[in-house]
Parts: sequence; structure tokens; C-alpha cells
Amino acid sequence: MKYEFGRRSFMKLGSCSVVGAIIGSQFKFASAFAETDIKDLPDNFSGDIRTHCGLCVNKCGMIARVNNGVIRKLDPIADHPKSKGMLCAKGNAGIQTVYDPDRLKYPMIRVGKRGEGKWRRATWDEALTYIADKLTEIKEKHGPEAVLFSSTEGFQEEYFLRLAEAFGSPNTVRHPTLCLASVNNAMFNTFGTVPHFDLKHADYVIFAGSNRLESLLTPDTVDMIEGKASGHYHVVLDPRFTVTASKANLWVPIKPGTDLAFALALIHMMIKENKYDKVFVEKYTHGFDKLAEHVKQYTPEWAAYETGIPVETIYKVGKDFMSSLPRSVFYSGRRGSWTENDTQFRRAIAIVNAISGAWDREGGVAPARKIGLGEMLIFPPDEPEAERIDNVKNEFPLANRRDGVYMTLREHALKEDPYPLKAWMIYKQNPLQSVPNSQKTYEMMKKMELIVSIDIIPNDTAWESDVMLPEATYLERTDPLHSLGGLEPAVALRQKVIEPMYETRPNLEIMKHLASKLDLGEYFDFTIEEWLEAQVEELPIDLDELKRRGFYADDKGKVFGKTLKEGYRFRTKTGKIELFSERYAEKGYDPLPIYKRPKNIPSGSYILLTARCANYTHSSLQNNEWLMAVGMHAMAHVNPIAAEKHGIVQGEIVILRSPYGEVELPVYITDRVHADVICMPHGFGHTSKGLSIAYNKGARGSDLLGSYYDKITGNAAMHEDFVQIIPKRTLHTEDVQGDRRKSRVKSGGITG
Ligand SMILES: Nc1nc2c(c(=O)[nH]1)N[C@H]1C(S)=C(S)[C@@H](COP(=O)(O)OP(=O)(O)OC[C@H]3O[C@@H](n4cnc5c(=O)[nH]c(N)nc54)[C@H](O)[C@@H]3O)O[C@H]1N2
Ligand SMILES: Nc1nc2c(c(=O)[nH]1)N[C@H]1C(S)=C(S)[C@@H](COP(=O)(O)OP(=O)(O)OC[C@H]3O[C@@H](n4cnc5c(=O)[nH]c(N)nc54)[C@H](O)[C@@H]3O)O[C@H]1N2
Ligand code: SF4
Ligand SMILES: [Mo]
Repeated sequence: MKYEFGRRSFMKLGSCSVVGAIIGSQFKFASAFAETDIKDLPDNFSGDIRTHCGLCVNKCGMIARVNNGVIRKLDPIADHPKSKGMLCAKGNAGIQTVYDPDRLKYPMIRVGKRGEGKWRRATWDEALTYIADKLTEIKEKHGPEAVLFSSTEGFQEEYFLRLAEAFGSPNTVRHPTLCLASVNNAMFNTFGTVPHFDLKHADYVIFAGSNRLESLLTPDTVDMIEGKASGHYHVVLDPRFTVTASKANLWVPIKPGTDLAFALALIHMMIKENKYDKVFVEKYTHGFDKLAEHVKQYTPEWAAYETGIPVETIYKVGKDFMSSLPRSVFYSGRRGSWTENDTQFRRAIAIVNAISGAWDREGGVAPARKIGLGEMLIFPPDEPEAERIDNVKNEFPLANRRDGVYMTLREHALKEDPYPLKAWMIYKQNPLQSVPNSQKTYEMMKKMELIVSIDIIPNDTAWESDVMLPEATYLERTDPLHSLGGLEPAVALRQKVIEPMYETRPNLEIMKHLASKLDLGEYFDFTIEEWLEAQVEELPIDLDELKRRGFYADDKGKVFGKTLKEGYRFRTKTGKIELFSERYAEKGYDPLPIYKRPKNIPSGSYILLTARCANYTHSSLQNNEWLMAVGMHAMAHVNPIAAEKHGIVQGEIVILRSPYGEVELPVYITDRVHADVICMPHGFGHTSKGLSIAYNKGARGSDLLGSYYDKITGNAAMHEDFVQIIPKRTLHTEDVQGDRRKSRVKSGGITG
């Protein structure tokens, strides 16, 4: 399929930033249907339908403009409390998700060797019979625990997890231990809840990483933009000069893995200078004296040495943070899969916010609200008999058991410890890209007699499986309601805006059909409409009204202070905000965060970082032609000092080599990246030949990463790896993207 204007001219509109609205209006919609057989398009509807985007975790509210069964345009819902009028570039380009000629259209059964790409089209009945027979055989021989069910969040994920439960397998593994398990654990064990940040009203915000203008998160992205526009001060600690850093008042290019030193020094300053909120600390927190004693050692001078940040900058941030209290916050971040000590870093962030007096106030950090939903009364499956293969209960006693621990689960599976895994059911996940150390994932796949992937495109992992099952996309299916928690909560309805194309089906239909073949039909004895009716029961509006509005929000807005009322008990061991974590102490973890210096960088090597770009979600959207047209960014970002050391020139192809693998990438030399670091974008380098656009563009980070993880939560530690850079002495033929921001930045400097 051809797009009608050049990549370069489109890039001028602004790449790697929030350019959604522009994209939506620039493209000729007719181009979306080239090569799609018109007879496959249902033509049963014209009009606007309110629904929710499904292209990343955010679930932005949107309006689909449909004409004669064809989606013409996607627009944001202006007053949606979660997305606040935002529909990002990806959201706008979501039409292409439906009309991508490469999408999975029919159930496919592998005929050649795994990964060879030879498939035959099957009917649903045939494919599901094939899967059910194999699963039954495995269950009889090895028990239901021999089947692994892995998945990533999504509105229909609960039906997948329900099938796992009904089947009797304890082995579910979800995305949190690749993502935010450390953040959640640290927040929960400090506050008894995972709080949200009022970025719209906070006068002073410190972001560590948390690249909110590229790694989009609603409502935080919109709130921070509005906060900035009204004059708030933002500090970004990041080894890269990100778009977020470029809009901040101060960029602090910190040495990776040393943020805990910075946070401890901030606590040190707050206590030493008596700028913490004494009344609050006295009344609501536990363990202050121990904290004060503990942080005496962590001076700004010491932190300057560890982090590479000039000591004056640390003092300046500390002073400004303290003088803006209580409207100063240290933002928690989302992806905490950084280092082996990440949970302790997030604990230090929690402690800053706990002693600052910003808790549960406007412009501070507060518990999320959630709107209650009714529940469908259905038959609950029995608890699985077998213990989990990853032994989370004993190895990570404070981790979420149902989420499992990806990194150690794979080790257990490889060693068949204490039993083998024989089948792998995958829903909405691409572990070959998203789990570090792809070599080990391939090894684990070899152990499997059956691999099934339920996806919408033949992504890398699906391509290496035995059966690919095509789910209908988020625009073609009606999902269960979701109550989106936050400072301004909402109930989101995703309803189909067109009929499912080809032979795709919503996951519920897939699960129902498979369950009936496994003799588990009784667990799925309901329809999506019945499910919705049961859920909507608790709301003050009925389902028809909800379908018209697309979402429900109460009129309370942001509510602060509930936890400050007399007699409130925090859900921690002591009932108070725990500066000193009693649960950590009980389980043998450091109850106060202790700094651990990152490993020394071997000579000639660099810390590998993988980063997101606003135009892609992980490894999901690289086959979206509209988004690829905006700019690919699949380059190794290298600091000029490193480039000079290795004699590398702009645009040259280099090999990045780690102990686990090597990849080739063109180089982009820029002082926007710390001299100790090589950064590559996450989610590129697809090996699936089923993806005609994404195939073999860029490289996969998972091929270079090892198997490190955080000891408290098991969260993958993706910034513990080093790579060598080896020039190939060949030039990349495409133009290297111009460094438009260069003149405004100096490495190690301050930008405003
Ligand atoms: N466009 C887009 N948006 C997304 C997603 C997506 O795939 N695409 N994914 C969503 C999901 S699931 C998540 S979890 C979030 C993730 O959102 P974030 O938590 O923001 O995660 P990242 O973008 O991975 O990392 C943010 C920044 O951390 C920096 N960094 C790396 N190491 C260090 C360090 O040691 N110290 C400091 N201070 N900074 C460091 C990186 O350079 C990077 O710029 O984004 C969400 N939003
Ligand atoms: N190197 C590196 N690795 C990382 C990260 C990183 O920054 N760097 N980030 C980590 C983080 S924060 C996270 S959350 C994980 C995410 O890990 P994954 O959840 O594996 O993320 P994706 O790569 O987006 O893969 C999602 C898959 O779901 C498919 N899909 C999309 N929509 C649908 C749908 O409606 N139905 C079905 N059935 N399938 C669908 C997509 O085609 C894709 O194959 O990755 C982690 N891995
Ligand atoms: S892809 Fe963009 S529009 Fe869609 S949910 Fe995510 S942030 Fe929102
Ligand atoms: Mo994530």
C-alpha cells in the first residue's frame, strides 16, 4: 500500500511528540482501504459512536465517525476525565489497526517448522478442536499446571484468566513484572495504596525518567502540560534529553541507576533543614526517627559523586522543592523495570512524598478513587491444586501471585523445576520482544508441545507459535466495562463501531468456544450483554444511556483529605504511612532504602537503555503504515564522546554486542544522551515475516538484554546490561534525522 506524501514532509509536523490531532486530519482516508477487499467491509452503519481506544494501557475516550460501515475518523471525547480531550498520534492512526492488510484474519495452523512462516487457514472449529485435544492430552499426562497462560492487560483479559482458572492451572503470568511491579509494591507498602499525582496543581514536580510527553499516560500527560502552561516548575532527571526534558525547566542528565542516591539526599536535606511537615509526620507516619538516622549518611555531596550531578544542582533542586511545599511532588514513574534495586528507589520516592506534607492534598499525591461496578454472578472455578511453578509465595512473598514473576518463571520452566510446562497460551502479549533475553524465551518455547497466540497481527511470538487465533480489534468488539481508577475516575465502555472483519472474534467468543471443547462451558455461560447489564446495575445510569455517553463519571471531581480524617487506618501493618516498612522488615528486606552502587561499566562498554517513542506502543504498532510514516527512530543513540572514541561517524551502521546477542543499527550521534549510555528504541526489529512493514526494521532490545530482576518484586531489571559498540564501516542509506534541538542543550547542563 502506498501513502501519498513523503515521509520527510510529514515528519516536519513534529515527530516523537503529541501530534495526534494533526495526523488524523492530514491523511486521506481512502488510502486506508487499498488492498482490502471491499466485500469484507460491513456496510451496516453510519454515525458517531463513543468508545475507548485500545492501543495502549491508557484507554482514551474517543468518538468513531463511521460511514456506511467504514471507520472514517477517530476523534477524542473532549470531557473524558481520564484522557481529557487527548487522542494521541497512535489513537488517531488506530483506523489502520482495523484496515492493516497484514492483520490476522482467520485461525491459522502451522504447517512448516516453527518460525518458518508456513501456515494453513483453518476454521474456528478445527483450530479450537486442535488446541483442545492437545491441552486435554497434556492435562491428562502432566496435570493442568503444565499449561502456562500469559497475558497483558486489556478489557477482555479477564476471560483469558478465567479460562486458566477453570482449566485448573495456577500458572498465569502477566505484564506487571516487566513493568510497574516495583512501583506498585513500594507505594503499597508505604501508603497501603498506589496513589496518583495531581500534576495539574503541583507547583514543583521532579520526574525521574517518566517520559510523560513520549511515554504517554493519561491523565498525567495532559495534566502536566496544563500545569506547565500555568507556570509550574518541572525537573527531569534522565540520562537522555527527552521531549519531556525539553519542555521542563531543568534537565538533569543523571548517571543511570543512581537515582536512589539523589532521592536519599533529598530526604537528607528535608530533614536536616527541618523542611519536612512535622505535624503530618507525627500524626500519620511510622518510623521517622529511624529514617532520620538512616539518611544522615546520604549527603548532597555524596549523592553528587554517585549520580554525576553537580552538587549545586542537587542543592538547588532541594531548596526549590522545599520552598514549594506542600505543592511539591516527586513523581513515582510507571515503568520501574530499571535496576535490581528498583523497589527501594520507588520506596525513597514514596518517603519524600510522605514527609513532605503533600499527601492527600490538592497539588500533591493522593489515593485513587474508583467507581463501583456490579458483578455478574457466575460459577467460580475451584482453586488450582498445584503450586505455581515460579514459587512466588516463597521466593517473592510480597509480590502479586496471580501476576507471577516473568523472569523467574522462565528459569523454572527451563529447569522443569518442580515440573515441566508443556503448553503456552498467550493473549495480547509479545514476549519475544517484551521479555529480556529472547534467547531464553526461544529455549522455553522449545519445551512446549503447543504454543497458541491470540493476537490481532502475526507478531513475533505469534509467528513462532503453532496456532494463531485472530481476535477482533478494539473497534470491532464490545468489551466488559472497566472502572478506571484515578483522582477523577471514570467507567469506560468500549463498544464495537463496526462488525468484526474477516473471521475475527472477540476474546470472550474465543474463550467460550474453547471452553466448550474442554468441557468447561459452564464457566462461560453468559453473554457480553448480560455481563454489561450486571455491571451497570451499580451505576446511576442504564446501559442505553451509557452507550450514548461512552463513559460514566460522577460529578465529584478530585476529592482530597479522606485519609486525613480522624480514625482513618492506612492499609499497612501499623495502620500508618510506613517510612520504615514493617512488612519489608518481616520478610527480610531492607525496611529503609539502602543505596547500592551500580556495577562498574566495563571499559569500552556502555549501559544499554531502551526507550519509547510517542508514536508506538511497545512492539505493537510498527506495522501501522501511518505511524511508520511519521518516523521510525530505530537508531542507536550514541554520545559524541563515545562516537569519537570508537571513530564512529553519523549514520554509520554499528554492531551492538552483549553477552546474550548482537544486533545491527544505524548510529545517531547526539549529545542528548549521557556519555555512559547507548539507547535504542523499544519494540523494533520484528522477526515476523507476516508483518510486511515492520519486518526487519531496526533491532530488538530483548536480543541484547540479560536476565536481571529486582529481588523484592521479581520485576525485570532492564538497565543492568552493557553493550559494546563495533563500527561496521558502512553507512546507513536513509537520511539521519536532524538534531533540531541541539543548539539548546549542553550535556551536563541546565536548560532553563
Ligand atoms: N507512546 C507510548 N506511550 C506509552 C507506552 C508505549 O509503549 N508507547 N507504554 C506505556 C507503558 S506500559 C508504560 S509502563 C509507560 C512507561 O513510561 P515511563 O515510565 O516513562 O518509561 P520509559 O519510557 O521506559 O522510560 C522513561 C525514561 O527513563 C529514562 N531512564 C532510563 N534509565 C534511567 C535512570 O537510571 N534514571 C533516570 N532518571 N532515568 C532513566 C529513559 O531514558 C526514558 O527516557 O508508558 C506508557 N505509555
Ligand atoms: N526492552 C524493553 N522491554 C520492555 C519494555 C521496555 O521499555 N524495553 N517495556 C516493558 C513494559 S513497561 C511492558 S508493559 C511490556 C509490554 O509487553 P507486551 O504486552 O508484550 O507489549 P507489546 O509488545 O505491545 O505486545 C502486545 C501484543 O498484543 C497484541 N495486541 C494488541 N491489541 C490486541 C487486541 O486487541 N487483542 C489481542 N488479542 N492482541 C492485541 C499486539 O499485536 C502485540 O503482539 O513490555 C516490557 N518490555
Ligand atoms: S494509544 Fe494514545 S489514544 Fe490510544 S489509549 Fe494510548 S494514549 Fe490514548
Ligand atoms: Mo508498562
